[in-house]
Amino acid sequence: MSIFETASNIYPRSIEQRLQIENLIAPAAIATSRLTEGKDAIAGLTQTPKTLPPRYFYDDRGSQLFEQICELPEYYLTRTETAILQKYATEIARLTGACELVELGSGSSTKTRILLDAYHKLGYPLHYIPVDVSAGILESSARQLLADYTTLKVRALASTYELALERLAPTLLPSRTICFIGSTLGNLTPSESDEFFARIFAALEVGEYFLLGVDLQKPKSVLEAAYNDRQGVTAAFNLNMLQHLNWRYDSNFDLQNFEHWAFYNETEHQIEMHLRSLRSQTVQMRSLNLAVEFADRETIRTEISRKFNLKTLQQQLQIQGLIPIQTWTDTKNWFGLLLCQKK
Ligand code: AVJ
Repeated sequence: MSIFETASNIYPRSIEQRLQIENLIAPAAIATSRLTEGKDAIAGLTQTPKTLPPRYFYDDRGSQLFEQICELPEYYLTRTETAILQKYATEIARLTGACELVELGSGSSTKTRILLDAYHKLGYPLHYIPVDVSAGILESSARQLLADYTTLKVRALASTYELALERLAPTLLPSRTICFIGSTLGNLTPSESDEFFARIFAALEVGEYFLLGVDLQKPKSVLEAAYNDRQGVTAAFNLNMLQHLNWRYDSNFDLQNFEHWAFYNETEHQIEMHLRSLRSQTVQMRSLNLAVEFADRETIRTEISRKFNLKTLQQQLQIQGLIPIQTWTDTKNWFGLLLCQKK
């Protein structure tokens, strides 16, 4: 019997009774992931220009640095989205009705609390399925949530988004909402996001919901400041990717030999973060059997962070069968939150 089926009546249930954790990355999947592990890094570092996937930002230290970024005065994203959620969470809960909340890239689940509060106030049962690749942050945030919300039930999935979307069990509540907030969509290229929307569509039943938070186009100066903060936290976050690779792939990147570089590409409407080599050098990635050569000033692109136009995005979602039924923004139109419904 799954935790969602146990009838709870007289006694409040313990955290253990309300928590289920599944690791879809390890250990069962380890044999297959070993073979493919690092393939994406090899592919990115052997092409011109060099790239690395943003998922390598998020080791434990990287996740901590990202939490610090969210508090920076220049990084308006988290603050703005939080304000929108605070203002409209009740309306969102009313529109979806009682539903299971699935969150892709749940991290610390801080913003999710706003939604949980709204559903709780309307008397709806709380079923939450956080999905994150970082098993550590996933379990600690789930436990904290369960301690704070005594009726909440959590099924946490340590998983990639793709795998988790394929493994969702039928919901026991009248509906389901898949949340993808925090503008993580910005990390995907336009074709990758189309593919992603198709996976969301496939994971939903007709009438179910998709809640999407995205950063919007705005003056270059505001955007560039957000990715070049004065305290240098974003630079440390970017450089930490090399530290992570050193550990994961027995490599010898010398962090002194690279610098953070971020700018707004106005043609593509995206922030690009790069690491620039400060000299010509060769880096050994021993467990990948790879020697990477850098020319002086050559860069690795570590992230794109796309900035969206609401009209265009609404059209794209519509085409993918995810019909935007309500869109909210802040007074400056800096950030957008869209509630879509599968038709
Ligand atoms: C987590 C992808 C939304 O693009 O703003 C923050 C990551 N990179 N500072 C973003 C990030 C540099 C962030 N997302």
